Amino acid sequence: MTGNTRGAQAQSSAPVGASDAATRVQWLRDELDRYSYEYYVLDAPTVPDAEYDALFSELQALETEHPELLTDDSPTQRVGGAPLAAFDAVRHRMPMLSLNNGFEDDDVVNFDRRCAQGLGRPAPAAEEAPQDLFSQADASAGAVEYAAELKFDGLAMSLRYEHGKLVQAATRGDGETGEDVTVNVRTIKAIPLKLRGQAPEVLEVRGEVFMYRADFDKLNERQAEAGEKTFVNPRNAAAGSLRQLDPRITAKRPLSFFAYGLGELQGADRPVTHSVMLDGFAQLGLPVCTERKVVKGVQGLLGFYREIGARRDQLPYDIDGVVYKVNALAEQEQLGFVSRAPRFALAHKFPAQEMTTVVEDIEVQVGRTGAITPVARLAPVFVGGVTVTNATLHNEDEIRRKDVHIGDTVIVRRAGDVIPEVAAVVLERRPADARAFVMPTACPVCGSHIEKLEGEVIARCTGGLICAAQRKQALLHFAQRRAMDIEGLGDKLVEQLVDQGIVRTPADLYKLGVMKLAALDRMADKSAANIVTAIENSRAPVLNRFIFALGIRHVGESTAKDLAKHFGKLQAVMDADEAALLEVNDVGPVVAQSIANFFAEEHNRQVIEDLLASGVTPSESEPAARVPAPLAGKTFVLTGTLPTLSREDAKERLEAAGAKVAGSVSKKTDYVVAGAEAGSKLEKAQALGVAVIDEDGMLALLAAGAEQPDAG
Ligand code: 9MJ
Repeated sequence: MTGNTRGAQAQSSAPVGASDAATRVQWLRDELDRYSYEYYVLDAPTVPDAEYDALFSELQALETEHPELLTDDSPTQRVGGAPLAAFDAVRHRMPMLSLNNGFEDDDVVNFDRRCAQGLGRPAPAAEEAPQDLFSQADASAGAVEYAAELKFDGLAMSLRYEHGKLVQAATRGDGETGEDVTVNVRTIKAIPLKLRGQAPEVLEVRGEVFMYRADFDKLNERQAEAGEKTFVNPRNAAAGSLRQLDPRITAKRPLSFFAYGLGELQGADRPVTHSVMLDGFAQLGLPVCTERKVVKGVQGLLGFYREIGARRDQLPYDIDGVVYKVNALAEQEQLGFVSRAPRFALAHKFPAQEMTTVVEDIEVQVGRTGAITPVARLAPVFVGGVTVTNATLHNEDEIRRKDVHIGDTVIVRRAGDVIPEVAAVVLERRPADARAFVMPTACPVCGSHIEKLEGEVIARCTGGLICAAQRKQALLHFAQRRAMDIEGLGDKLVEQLVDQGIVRTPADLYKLGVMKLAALDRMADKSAANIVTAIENSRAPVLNRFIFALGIRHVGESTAKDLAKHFGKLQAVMDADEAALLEVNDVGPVVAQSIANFFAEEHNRQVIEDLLASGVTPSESEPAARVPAPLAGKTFVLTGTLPTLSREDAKERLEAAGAKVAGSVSKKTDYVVAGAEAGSKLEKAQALGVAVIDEDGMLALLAAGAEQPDAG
C-alpha cells in the first residue's frame, strides 16, 4: 500500500503530550471511526491499512492498561465474545416487510398504474405502455416519483440505535419476530457501533447484510484450503456466517451492509422522501449504496432497470433485481400494505443466476500451457441471462470436494462476468447409475502423458507444442487483440490451420498467402485477403505486446509491460538470467524462473528466430532508467466515452507515460478523464475535489509531462 500523508497530519494534530489517557482514547476512537466511515461509507479511504492497524493497537493497549475506559462502542469491541447457546427471539416493533415481485415490463406498468390510481393521479395513458417506453409523455406533471435502488441478495437485518449506539440487531424472521444476532452483527466493520453527528433517540435501520463477490471467492478459497465446507453463493455465505452461535467465527467472515429502510424513529421527524432518508443514513455513517436514482413514471423505472441490467455483471456484488419505492413517505403511507408487502414498492427481478440442470458428461479441455480442465457438459439451461451448456469444474480436487458425478443434478451458477460453474450437487437427486469422473492419464488431443506434479492442483499435458490443443490455444493467444491484434484469426480458422498442418507455430502465420487461406472451408477470397492484411499489419508490434503474445507462463499483460520497460529490447529480455529478471518491478522468483525456462527452451528460441526472420520487428527503446516517465506516480481514472481514443488506447498511453490507471475514484486519484455520458465516477471526483479533465487535457498532459493537479 502506498504512503499517505493524511494519517500523519491527523496524528500530529493529536493532543500534544497526551498524558491524559481518556483524552487519547477518545481521540483514537474518533479517528478510527472516521477512517471506517471514509472506507465503508464514502468508499474513499484516506489512510493505509497499516496506519489504521497502528492506531488500533495503540487503542487496544490503552484500554488494557485502563479497563475503566473501555466502552461497548469502542472499535476494539467488535471481536466476537463467548459462543451463545441459542439466539433470543426479537419482536419487531414495526414489522419487517417483504416485497412483491415483478418479472415483466407489464408488471411494472401495472405497479405504476396502481400507485397513480391509489394517489388519485391521472392514470398513465395506455399508449405509454411497453411499446412506447421511451416517449417523454409521463415525465410530465402527473407521474409518480419513485426512488429506484438495487435489490441485494443477502440477509435482511434490522439495526436498532439508541442515542446513536447500536443496541440490537435482528434478522427478519417471519417479519413479526426475528432472531437477536447483535453479537454477530457487532463484528461487521461496515456497521457503525456508534452513529456520527446528531443521532435521534431511537433509530431502527433496515438493510441487507451481504458479501462482495471478491470477498466470497477469497472466503471459499480459504475454506477449501482448510478442508472446510465451501459456500454455494455469497447469500448462503452471508446467512451462514450470521447464524453462527460463535461470534468469533462471524468475525472472520467478510460481511458488508447496505441500509435501505426505516423502522422505528423517535426524537426526530420522519424524512419527507425515501431518497432524503438514505442521504440522512449516509450522514449518520451508515453505508448506503450509491447506485440509486429518483425517477418518474414507468419509463423512469424501466430505464433504471435496463441501465442496471446492462451493468449487473460488472457490479462487485450479486443483486437479484432492482427495487422501486414511491419516494414521498406520505404517499407511501397513503398507499399502505397488502398482507406483509407494501403497495408502494416493487422488486423487479433479473434472470436467476443459479439454476439446476443435469451433468450429461465430464470431459477435459487442454489449455495453452497444457493445463487440463475438467468441464461439465450440461443439459442446456438458461441462467444469468444466457443459455449455458458447459460449466468449468476447475480441477480434479474440486470435483472430489463437490462430489460431482456424471448424471448428477447440479446447481449451475453464472454471476458477474465469470464463466459458469457448478456450485453444488443436489445429492437427493443422484440417480442410481451416476458415474464418478476418472481423470484420463493421456491427453485426449495428442495422447501425451498427463502429469500432476507433487503439490500442484492442476494436471498438465506433457505434449508441449506437439499437442494440437496447446498449439491452437497458443496461436489464439498470440493473435488476440491485446497481443498481436490479428483481426479475423479466430477459433474456427485456427482449428483448420492446425488440423491441416498448415500452421504449427506463430511464425508460420507470416508465410500464409491468400491462396492457401482461400482454399479453406467457409473462407471467401475477400476474407482471406483481409486476414493476410491483418497479419501483415501486425509485423511491427510494441515490445510489451510481443512479449505478452509469446504466452510465457505467469507473464500477463502487466508483467510484459514491466519487462519491456525494464529491458527495452527483446534480446535483452531473452538474455536475462533469473537474477536480472528479479530486478524487474513485480517479478518474483516463480515468474523469473518461468521466464528464464521459457527462453532456455530451444524450440521457443527457434520460434522467435523464425518470427524475426519473417519480418516481425518488435519495437525497441532505451531501458527504463533512461526513459522519462512524465506521469510516474500519478493515478488516473477514465470515465465516459472519449471523443477519439478508446478506453484501451487511453489506458495504454497513460501507462506508457508511467501513470497508473485505476478503476474507481478515491482521494488518491490525481485526475479523472471524463468523456461523454460520464456517470457516478465524475460525480465522485467532483465531490472529492479531484481534478477533472477531458481527452484534450489528457493529451496535453502526455505531451507536456505532469503538472500538479488543481487542488479542486
Ligand atoms: C433489498 N433486498 O435490497 C428492500 N431491498 O424494502 C431493498 N429490500 C425492502 N429494499 C422494504 N433495496 C422491504 C424490503
